[in-house]
Amino acid sequence: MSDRPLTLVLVSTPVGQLGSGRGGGVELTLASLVQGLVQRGLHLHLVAPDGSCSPVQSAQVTLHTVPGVDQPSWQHAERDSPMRIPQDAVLPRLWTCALELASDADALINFGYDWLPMWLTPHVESRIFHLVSMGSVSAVMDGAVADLARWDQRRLAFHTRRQASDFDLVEPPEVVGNGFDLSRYELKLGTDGPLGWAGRVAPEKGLEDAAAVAARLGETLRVWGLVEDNAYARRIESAVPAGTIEWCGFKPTSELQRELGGCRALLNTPKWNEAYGNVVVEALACGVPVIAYDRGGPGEIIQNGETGWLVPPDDRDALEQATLRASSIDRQACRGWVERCASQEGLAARVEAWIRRGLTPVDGTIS
Ligand code: HBI
Repeated sequence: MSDRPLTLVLVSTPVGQLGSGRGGGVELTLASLVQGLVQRGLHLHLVAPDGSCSPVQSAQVTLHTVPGVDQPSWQHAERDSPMRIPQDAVLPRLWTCALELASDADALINFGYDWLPMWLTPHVESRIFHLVSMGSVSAVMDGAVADLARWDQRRLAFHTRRQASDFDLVEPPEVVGNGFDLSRYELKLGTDGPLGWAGRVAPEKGLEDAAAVAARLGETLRVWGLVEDNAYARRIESAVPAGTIEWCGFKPTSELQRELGGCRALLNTPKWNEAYGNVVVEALACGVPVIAYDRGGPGEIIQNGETGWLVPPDDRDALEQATLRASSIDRQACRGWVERCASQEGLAARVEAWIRRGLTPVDGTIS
């Protein structure tokens, strides 16, 4: 089987249609991975909620959509919330469809952060693998990951080691990073632009710290992203001098990268264990150094002194001092790191190797 191109079933997140933006970082990951796997000659069935768009138009990719109500997001639930299945839920339908397609495939990859597909895995013949999209946000999900790791941890992969360290695993984790279509990002070398911040405007992203630092420096902070919490955004704005924050809204990649590339630095201030940090890599791809809290995925991605500066989490003084040193970072080095470590080709190669390893019988014989 080692030289025959694989056929895979990829099952998207149940929290929103593919292409709607409501799926968050998983949508970007799936789009890059589908493109990368197609270039490697794989055949893909993509299973997603009705209204989804395939990220790639190719004879190698077949999109299957199912109706149903979005799964409640674990990001907006309490840590000890029970697993909920809404009436007319899309999640079980996604998996009915995926398991029907499984007979035509070598393996399935789940991109949803949900209990059902993890619970299913040891109980079906089909080989289901999981690319875990978040750190620990739910006790129920922590348990599902721990149980699956004890059954066969080769079925699990994570974006970063720091994300994986949130979970109770039995061996070193499979870490695949992430990947982007770098032809969509233009390297810019200007070093006199404004400061930038990008991400969902919600408490776990810590915009207030970046705004405070921009205010101390008497600079404008350009902010890109969906304002998920209006009251939170208003509180941040009222805490700094008028005009400190320039709200740029949620922009599609082509516009985001053009505007982001004009920044002299991106501030990244996560308050939670961010699994990866897509916006960090998007900034680096445009040559923008990243000044970040040494927390979660961004703290693992940023090479201190080479592609940005890492400071102790929640230390606004250190963030301010590091921002003043942004110009000491070589913007070409930022782009170089992304080309070496976060291309869509690299992600697809790492994911295919993970699946092939997981399909090899544990006794080491070749199937
Ligand atoms: N919540 N229940 C659930 N399932 C998901 O797949 C999920 C989620 N919350 C957020 C989310 N996925 C995506 O935004 C990830 O990119 C983080």
